[in-house]
Amino acid sequence: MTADKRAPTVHQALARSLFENGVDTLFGLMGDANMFMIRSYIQECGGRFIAAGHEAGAALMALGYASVSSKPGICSVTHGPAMINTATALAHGVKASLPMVLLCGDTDVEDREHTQNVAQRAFVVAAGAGFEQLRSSKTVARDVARALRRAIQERRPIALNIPYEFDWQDAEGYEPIRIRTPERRGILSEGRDLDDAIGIIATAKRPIILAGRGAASPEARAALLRLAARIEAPLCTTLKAKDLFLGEDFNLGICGTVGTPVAVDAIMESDCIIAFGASLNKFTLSGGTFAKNKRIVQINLEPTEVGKNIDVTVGVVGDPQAVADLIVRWLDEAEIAPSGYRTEDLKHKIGAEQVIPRITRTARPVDFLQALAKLNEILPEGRVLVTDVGRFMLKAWTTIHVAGPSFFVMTNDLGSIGLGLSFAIGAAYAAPRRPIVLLCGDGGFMHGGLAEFNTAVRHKTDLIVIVCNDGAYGAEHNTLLKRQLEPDTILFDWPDLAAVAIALGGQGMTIRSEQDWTSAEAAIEHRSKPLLIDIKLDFEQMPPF
Ligand SMILES: Cc1ncc(C[n+]2csc(CCOP(=O)(O)OP(=O)(O)O)c2C)c(N)n1
Repeated sequence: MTADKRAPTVHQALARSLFENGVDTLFGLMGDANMFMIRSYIQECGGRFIAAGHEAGAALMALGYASVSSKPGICSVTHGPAMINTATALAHGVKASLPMVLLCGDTDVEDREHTQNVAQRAFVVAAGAGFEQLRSSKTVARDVARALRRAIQERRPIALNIPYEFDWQDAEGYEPIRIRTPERRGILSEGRDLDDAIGIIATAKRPIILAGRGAASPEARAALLRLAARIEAPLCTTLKAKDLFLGEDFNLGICGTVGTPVAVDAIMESDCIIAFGASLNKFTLSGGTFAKNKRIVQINLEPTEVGKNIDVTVGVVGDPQAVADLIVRWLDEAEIAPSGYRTEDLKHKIGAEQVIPRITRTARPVDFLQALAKLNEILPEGRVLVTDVGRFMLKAWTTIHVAGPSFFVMTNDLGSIGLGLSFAIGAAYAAPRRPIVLLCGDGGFMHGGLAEFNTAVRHKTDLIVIVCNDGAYGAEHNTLLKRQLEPDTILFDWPDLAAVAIALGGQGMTIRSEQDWTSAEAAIEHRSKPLLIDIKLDFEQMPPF
């Protein structure tokens, strides 16, 4: 038998199974229980491997990839502590409904006393992720296919556990299995629910259309604009669907706690919210306040989303585009008059609010809101914006814009700081040729950014990191203020972050006054490596959390 005709080893078959299923990027960190598979993926399959500095970063990169791509993110780590290091990413992926496959090596079952031997299944299950086991050397293709299919269909991380002893065994009878998952086609449920929804919309005097990420496709967007124009409803979005209607008439922006004053007023005054592809959680509905004294029509392709977070007046299971178009047709047939909620007065108020704060030549420290407005102006067009967690993010969401929701990644689902930089690297491989902008706090950068900034350097990621540096855990500062306590325990004397970025192999600069913006603009334009811009802010002047 020639070498070519021999069955591949299990580690080769694992690599091939990924490649055969269109996995173009593998994030990970090598150890004895996964390194041969990764070598095969790179050397024999020609796959792209992004070597993270820490397993937490590797798994978060896979989630960042999944956030921007239509495909699951794939990550590989070795056993024991390496696997445990992915716990935050697994829990985050579950909360954020992000498809990911974590290929984790596991200790040789015979080696009970191995230092790295831990109960891996228990960790995976505790994080809320799904668990699959590589069952034998004969089941590689089927087990990989099952993990991929589950990740896509269940929209959560699935760990495929691969005991070390299989690695060099022959994968007898290996035949690749290419998974094919069913398309999520538009379903239109005509019936009583739709009749009731149309009845409510036809009689609404001040309707508002709210779009979530489940209605962010170009087709759904166009249909929602048609419906909004037909019934004369202003438009707004959830945070995750940020900027879906950017530039459109009567766009109120984000609906929720972070909404602008005009948006909040218009939502409070409305008598009917028509929500497409949104789960209507407490953040969108401002703790439920926005839902009071009005009728709510919720349209969603996922039956489990309807009524999940709030009792709605009527729920319709269906494709947002198809339902919106059908509503327009029926309103036309019944010759229902538009609501009249789109007044000149409202248009004027929205327009006045969108005026970007003027950059004034103030002395130090930099004014935070003006800094955000300036960033919106000078950050590269076509950017993907990733935000970390902290006090800085709220105003950033409404001030820095993107070309649509698929270019915006927020990392709040688990409420963890420090996930942003790894998410940003992952997003870069799902959105090639687009510059990635990470907005983070100083606390978040030191928490999770430091380890992976160099990964972006090594892999030549087009990344701009903006650190909103108030030298403090700003969110905690607010908590202390509420109790009138001194902020000394949450103040930090961090190192010079621009110098740190340069030491890590990237570029760095600091903004200490308005005069520094000119150099920042030039640094952004001429960047040749990952660039960190450290904006020095006064922690006492930051907007509240
Ligand atoms: C993993 C984790 N640890 C701690 C916290 C608590 N926490 C919430 S916000 C925050 C401060 C973040 O500071 P920074 O990144 O500088 O942003 P700022 O709030 O100052 O704008 C901390 C420590 C958290 N959310 N997640």
